[in-house]
Amino acid sequence: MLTNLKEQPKDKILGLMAMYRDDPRPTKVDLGVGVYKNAEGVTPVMRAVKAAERKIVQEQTSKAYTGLAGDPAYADAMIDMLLAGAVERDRLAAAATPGGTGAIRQAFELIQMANPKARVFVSDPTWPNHVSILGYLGIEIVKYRYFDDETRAVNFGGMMADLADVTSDDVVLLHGCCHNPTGANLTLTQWQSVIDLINEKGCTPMIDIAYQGFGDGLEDDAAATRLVVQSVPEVLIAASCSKNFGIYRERTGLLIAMSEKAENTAVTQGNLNHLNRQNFSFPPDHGARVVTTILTDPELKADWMAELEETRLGMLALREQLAAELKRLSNSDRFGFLAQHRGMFSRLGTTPDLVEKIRVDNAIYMVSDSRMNIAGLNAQTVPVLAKAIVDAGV
Ligand code: PLP
Ligand code: TYF
Repeated sequence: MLTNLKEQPKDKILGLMAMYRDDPRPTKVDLGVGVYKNAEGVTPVMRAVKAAERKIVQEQTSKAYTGLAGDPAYADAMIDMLLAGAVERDRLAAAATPGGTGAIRQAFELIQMANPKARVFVSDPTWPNHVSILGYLGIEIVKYRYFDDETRAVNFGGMMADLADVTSDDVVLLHGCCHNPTGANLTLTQWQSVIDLINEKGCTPMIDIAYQGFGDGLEDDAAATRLVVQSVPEVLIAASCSKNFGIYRERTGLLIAMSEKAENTAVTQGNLNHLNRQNFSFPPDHGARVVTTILTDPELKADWMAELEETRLGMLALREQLAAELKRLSNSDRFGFLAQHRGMFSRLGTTPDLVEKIRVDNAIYMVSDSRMNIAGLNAQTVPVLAKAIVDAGV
């Protein structure tokens, strides 16, 4: 039986991780996989996470199963952090999932169950796993223009023109903040135009939010999501705690499904529970419990927010340093977009050939689509990268 299997396409981001590991050059710089690293190149366990884990170890009296949707206190805490009362709680069904990816997968399956005709519109480009999971489930994908290769900002005209093709059967997938892989984001005014179009067409928005707190701050990064839930009758949200709590391997995510009327919430919740049961029964609990512990303890929450803010400001400073260095070396403003982008990533907007040249010549690793993880830099490597970019003729 197993001999029938064919080789599967590799994840290019994870492939790059392996290539970096095997590069013997001591000066190598990893701008590949989206994992936060501090100036020492370490992905730290956040202070509040350590403290919460100590508390859990001391106080937890049982590891019996939670519910199919996970611990309700986790959903409450996350909904509060993300939506801050923007919508009535009784319109929201929610289920804990293994990571943001688990939430995305369950959301796509829910879409398929609710409407087998639904197509999912995704930004071009988007996180490759969106495309690969949709393809795996056999859901039709439609790409909408998103990134302008010239300005390295959002091609908003193109995006709106392409979204004009949605029907009431369709779903529009949007990145809540910190777009992966480009770093280019909509303004709130542009979000409002997208919302107006969604309401005019009667389609359903789905928001993937994996970087709340990495862009403009914990509240600002949620502003678009809050605006959507206030303005549109039904919304799906896939949230991840991997980045903002630094608990990547604990697999901590939440799927939220907002119904138009509270009377639909119980059936929606039942379907989320059903999907969890079909896929893995109960979701992982440790990461969710760490998040709940932090968000419900004022001291831990304050310390977590302070550390997250430090993280965010550190990445912002690197962006500004890189943009300034490139301005100096290239004698032009054409790299100013790097300081405008938000989140962990920026798409440099160059060819796979030049990305490879930069890797071969300088041991600097970025994804072949020229996505750079800004957190992979530090004050010493920024000038090295800037020189490599200019030397390569980007
Ligand atoms: N969505 C986007 C856009 C991401 O970049 C990530 C990255 O890690 C995720 C979702 C989900 O991450 P995880 O499954 O590790 O929580
Ligand atoms: O885009 C990234 O780098 C992160 C991490 O299959 C990641 O979202 C990369 C690949 C993958 C899962 C997560």
